[in-house]
Amino acid sequence: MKSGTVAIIGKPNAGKSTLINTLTGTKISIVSKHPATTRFRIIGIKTTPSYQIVFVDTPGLEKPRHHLGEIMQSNVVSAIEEADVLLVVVDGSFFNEQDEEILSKIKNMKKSVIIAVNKIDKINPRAQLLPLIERISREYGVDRIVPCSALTGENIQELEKLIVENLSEGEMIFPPEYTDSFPLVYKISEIIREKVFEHVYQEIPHSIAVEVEEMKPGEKNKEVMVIIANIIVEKENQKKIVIGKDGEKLKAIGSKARKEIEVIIGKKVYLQLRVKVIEKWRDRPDISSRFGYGSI
Ligand SMILES: Nc1nc2c(ncn2[C@@H]2O[C@H](COP(=O)(O)OP(=O)(O)OP(=O)(O)O)[C@@H](O)[C@H]2O)c(=O)[nH]1
Ligand SMILES: [Mg+2]
Repeated sequence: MKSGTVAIIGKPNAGKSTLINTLTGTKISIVSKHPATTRFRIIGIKTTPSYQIVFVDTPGLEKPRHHLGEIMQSNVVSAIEEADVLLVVVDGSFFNEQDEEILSKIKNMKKSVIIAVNKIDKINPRAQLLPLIERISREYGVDRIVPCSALTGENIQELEKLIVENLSEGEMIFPPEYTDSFPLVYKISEIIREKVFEHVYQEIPHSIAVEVEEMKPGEKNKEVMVIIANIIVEKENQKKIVIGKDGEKLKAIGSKARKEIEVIIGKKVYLQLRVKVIEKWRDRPDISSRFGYGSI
């Protein structure tokens, strides 16, 4: 059979996480309309009788602005080094110098490179697509270019086929029943973070982290999972924003997150959210590692 790892890289907001979810058919990685959402290296596995692809979603490539940013970027670098195939996602509807910078960086790498020109559903008229593909092919010497839409699924099968063609013969890397390798508590934290992003992004862009403090079966009803999680912000006023008037925002975040968590753990969930202030946590290695962001 064929097997290998595929690192999904690209500028922030290009649609990498949406793509890993569509390629694997599972919600592996959280998505938002705002850039710099993904912080971890996130693994999604697709196994069929004839191949196994281990996809690695990565944070958007950009200049780090704080300690957390440095960790995020080092996660991308190690994902690139470890990958058999690089899947570079560019935003076809908003191709710019950020995409070009990334393409120049990978130009001379001795790895199979596939370029996904994403968001083609947003390209209007479609005739603009061909010159873009020709230009990328000419300037960066890559002929494996697939226009696609991670959102609508258009051309995703073709993309997968091309990925498989570029894998080598080998053993399975993970047991066939695995779909990801992300510890459950981080998945839960990520779901909560996604819901916080949806509700308060305008006011608090990136100073949010989530940590699950406790997860245990209910004392009275063992069928219910009790989860206590902390939403970390950097300032007192941000705490007020997350909580909202009469706790409305926090309630909405909690109820949306709870529904998704119930789906992934297959149990009723009692979710208790708290909001805590830790000043400048993104610059503190001890704190970021507590949230699972690792160290460099
Ligand atoms: N129209 C359209 N929107 C897309 C497509 N793919 C992703 N998006 C949207 O683009 C936004 C960013 O998507 P993400 O998947 O979070 O992007 P990302 O590259 O993982 O972003 P970072 O993790 O911040 O680097 C979201 O609003 C997605 O719904 C696509 O094919 N078409
Ligand atoms: Mg992402």
